[in-house]
Amino acid sequence: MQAERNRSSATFTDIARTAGLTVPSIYGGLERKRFIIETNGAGVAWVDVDQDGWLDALVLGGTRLAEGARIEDARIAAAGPTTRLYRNTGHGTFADVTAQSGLGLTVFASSVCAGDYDNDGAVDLFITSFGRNYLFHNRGDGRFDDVTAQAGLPTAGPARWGSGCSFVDYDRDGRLDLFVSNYLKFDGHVDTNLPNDALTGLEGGQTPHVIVEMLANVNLDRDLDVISPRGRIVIIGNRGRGEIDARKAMGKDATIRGLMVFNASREELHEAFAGINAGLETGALRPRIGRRIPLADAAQAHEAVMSPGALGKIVLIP
Ligand SMILES: [Ca+2]
Ligand SMILES: [Ca+2]
Ligand SMILES: [Ca+2]
Repeated sequence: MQAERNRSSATFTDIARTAGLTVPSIYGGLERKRFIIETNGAGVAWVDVDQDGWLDALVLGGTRLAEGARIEDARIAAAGPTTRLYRNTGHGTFADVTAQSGLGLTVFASSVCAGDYDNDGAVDLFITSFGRNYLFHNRGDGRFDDVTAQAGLPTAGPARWGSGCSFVDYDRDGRLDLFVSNYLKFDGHVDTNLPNDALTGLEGGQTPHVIVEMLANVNLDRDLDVISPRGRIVIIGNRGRGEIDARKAMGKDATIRGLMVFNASREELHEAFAGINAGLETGALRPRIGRRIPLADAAQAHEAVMSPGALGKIVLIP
């Protein structure tokens, strides 16, 4: 009973604001994550970096990409480092000492491990992130120097995405060794040589010559990956701003053309319908049909075409 009472009496109060821990953590967009590197989040560490007997807080962060682009949001870049070091004042409050600490990174950080790798009495830090990892040597007073390269650790090379890490003296020689795991090999770019199985499979392994795109702001970049050289992407639907990689379009000699049916004259509409009917009759047009949904359930079709991973190919049956 005593133990139960103790358990039920344990409560926590969020005192971050009064403690001075007020800088928001940044890791991708607020409402949604558009790229995989924005999705993981990062860790924190309680460690007494200045050896005053009070635990200090290292809070790792990421960054945010600009809407419709793969560059850092300018407002985030202007707001200072997203990795923050807070010094414990010993009075229940913390002071942001990022600027003088040398730990002011703005990267997609993953995790941190702490250990005195050089046995000088001051705890050092190893931080993993997307692209490269960092070994920071503690001068002894909570100021750090990036010694990654001097320590013989890689700062460039094949795309790496550091995730977990640990200082451990695995051979018991009195010197800490370092174990680092990687999340996945990822260079942040779409490999345009990779076929999109979902689309190429429709054409017997051939890439499509025409893509009728209903959600250009989401799919246009992928369309440019899979369209045949000199193909045509006809945009008939778009919900917001998107990004066009001009180099991809150039590489495919692609024609990108936006249409709005309301702009067509009656004669043009008749001509279009006649052309479609003729193409269907002769077999020149061979529609690839996925789901058939009754016209009365058009709302369901709308949901299906907008859902993540949707490939379209939905037809409404009268
Ligand atoms: Ca301290
Ligand atoms: Ca040390
Ligand atoms: Ca060792």
